[in-house]
Amino acid sequence: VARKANIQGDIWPGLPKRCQTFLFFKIRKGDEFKTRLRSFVEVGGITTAQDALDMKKKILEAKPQAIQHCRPAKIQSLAGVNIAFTSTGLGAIGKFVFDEAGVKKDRALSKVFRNNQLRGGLFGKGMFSDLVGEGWDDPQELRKEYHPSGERNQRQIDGVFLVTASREDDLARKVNSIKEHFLKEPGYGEVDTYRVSNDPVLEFPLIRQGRTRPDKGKEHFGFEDGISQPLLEGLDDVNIKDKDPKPVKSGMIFAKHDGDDMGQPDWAEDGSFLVFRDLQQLVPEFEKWLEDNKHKAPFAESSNNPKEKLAAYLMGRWRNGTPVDENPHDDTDPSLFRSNNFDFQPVNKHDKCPFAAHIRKMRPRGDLDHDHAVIIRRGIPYGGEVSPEEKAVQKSDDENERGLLFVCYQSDIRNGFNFLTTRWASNHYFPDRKSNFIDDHGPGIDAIVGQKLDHHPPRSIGLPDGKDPTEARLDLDRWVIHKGGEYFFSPSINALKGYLTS
Ligand code: N7H
Repeated sequence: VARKANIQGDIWPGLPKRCQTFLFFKIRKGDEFKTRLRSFVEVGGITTAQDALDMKKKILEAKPQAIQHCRPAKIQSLAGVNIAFTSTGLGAIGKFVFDEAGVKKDRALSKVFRNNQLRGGLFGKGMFSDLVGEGWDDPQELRKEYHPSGERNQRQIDGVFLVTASREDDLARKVNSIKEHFLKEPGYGEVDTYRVSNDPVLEFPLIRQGRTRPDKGKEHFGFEDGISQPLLEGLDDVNIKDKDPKPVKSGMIFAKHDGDDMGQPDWAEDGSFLVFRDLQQLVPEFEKWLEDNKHKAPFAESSNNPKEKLAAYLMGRWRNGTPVDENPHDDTDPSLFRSNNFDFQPVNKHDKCPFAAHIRKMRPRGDLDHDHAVIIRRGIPYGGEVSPEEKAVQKSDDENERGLLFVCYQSDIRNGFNFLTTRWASNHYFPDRKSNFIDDHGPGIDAIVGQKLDHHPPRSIGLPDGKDPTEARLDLDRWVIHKGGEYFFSPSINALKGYLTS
């Protein structure tokens, strides 16, 4: 229980959300910000894991009643708030230094920082310097707020409030209450009559708005999402009947838990690194490509819906969630819709799920003898539905942009998000040692999130063509535009009340 009251709820078990606002902030006055943050946390402003468990229980209890009375709008709506900091944000409150050499000159400071500095080079650098610097992200494609700017070329985002709710009006109320608490002029404390300070402790350089689609549970490409998450030893009920995937040590997600060997300072315990990624999805283009290439779907001639089959082979699940590994031919068995009970056996073949399918790249299960890159995903779609005009011209309208506000948590960004995208998704040759079945370009790139460097082979995927051990190689387009993001740390409640605000 102590742990559940100390962990922020979005990390685990996840905040219930149909809509979400990401309030990205820049700290202007570190000391006053700390005072306001401490009072915010002390009155229970941050939603803990225990709060989130209670909220989920209430929603479940309220649902049958609401449905019985045909009042879905009355379904219990509970808003949640979490907070996370970038390394510049920790710097602004005096808890992170960038220039180690500079610090070493001051012996007292050096000792404090050596003990208390958060480890993790990528966190220190931030996403822009990491992913643009390494050539993965194209700076032309990023939203301007993720670029460093100003005279000193500084990163613009110091932290983020993640605000969630199941109803828009509750969300708006919660967002306003945060703005009020942090922006108000001292002395004007009344609800709704507060005056915004001319010289506020923080600013919001970017606000992003997410909401689940009308086709609830499905992301914009139409796939059921949020099915597979790692089960965490010590937190989740691991006595499940499904055989896969095996539970993992909670140290893969949480700092200083069993399985985390980053050597973080004591204050970081129960915290987790949050990666935020702003991903635009080109939905009409994806649909057009599937239509144009459906005859290349594996065993297309015997399929009554080759377009859907092709989509399923790229993802590793049919759009209704049915794992291709459990049914490579159709998606009609309701007992398989959200199944997670598969491990890609036999792992030297891919005549069911392609080696390079998104879910096989991102969680290789039986392909590896142990899990070493595991994340918990907490993203939400953004943007509207495809319009009739976009459907007609089969092209996305940038005025009506849509995509995924991707969030994931891990205890080490290099071994988590960064490893998954750069070493696995974007690497044509992963999973390796599958050479009997592949040509020179390996299993292929992840069709959904794989990124290509200049010297990489053209985007393609190997698919089984039914004539074992040969396969068909299929050229791919790109339907996800990487618009940037940031690296954060989501601290525990104790850290927020103590070390970080002292
Ligand atoms: Fe992916 N999608 O909605 O189409 N993802 N993902 N993802 N993803 C998964 O199993 C999607 C992205 C993972 O345990 C499903 O819950 C889209 C990034 C992991 O079997 C679907 C985008 C990263 C898994 C999608 C996107 C990951 C996973 C199947 C971008 C990591 C679990 C539903 C626009 C860096 C694998 C499910 C497992 C599953 C979609 C991005 C990782 C449908 C559209 C950037 C670990």
